[in-house]
Amino acid sequence: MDSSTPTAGSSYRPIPYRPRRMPVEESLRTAAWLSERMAQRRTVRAFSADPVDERLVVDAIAVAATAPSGAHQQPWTFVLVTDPDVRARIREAAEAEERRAYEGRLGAEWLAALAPLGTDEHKPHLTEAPFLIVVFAQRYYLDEGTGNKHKHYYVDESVGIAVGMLLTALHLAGLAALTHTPSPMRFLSEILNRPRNEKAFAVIPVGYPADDATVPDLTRKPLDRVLLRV
Ligand code: IYR
Repeated sequence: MDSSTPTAGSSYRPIPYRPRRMPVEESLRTAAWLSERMAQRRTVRAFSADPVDERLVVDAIAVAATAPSGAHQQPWTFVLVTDPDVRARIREAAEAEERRAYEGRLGAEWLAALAPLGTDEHKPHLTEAPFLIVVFAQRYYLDEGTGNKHKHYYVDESVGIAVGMLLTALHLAGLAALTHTPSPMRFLSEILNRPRNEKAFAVIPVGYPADDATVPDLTRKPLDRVLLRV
């Protein structure tokens, strides 16, 4: 092979990784604390108009951006939307899509699955929560100057992990969030003027819960139903 041809491993330059080894008691304490805090997380649909310190949201996005990703390509863009006019346009377009969904596109089985959640086509949280984070998945890399493209790998998995970390970080900061996935979501690319390599992945309103917020009375599967040992 020509010595100038890139080969697998040719740019591999590892550096040492020596995190402190945690005493197991400390790990267990941390795990118990985290597990209790995370069990309190609920998806919230009614938000307070109380302001949220933007640093909390930016810090949570910084946590999400530490997620592992396919080939470390970090194929995500987080758009933090506060402009009331932009949010009004997002709400109008989302509600138009949701109306079509609830009036037919979802179908009876899907509607039955959603019934315990009490969702419908009204999405007031899109304008009422102090922040909207619109997460975009970069389907491929695009250099907007040259038009050069290259493939991204495991995009949905990578962005899904990042969103999970985002929701965790928001919750640990005392904030509530909703993972909203209007379908189709193309209107988000148009309104937010995103390039053609990006596809909307989720819209996440963030804020404090409204004083009179309610959540569906749901329980989580016990661990012995989700954890198998072989
Ligand atoms: N996107 C719709 C419907 C919906 C779908 C699922 I799956 C949910 O868990 C909740 C809602 C909506 O946002 O109402």
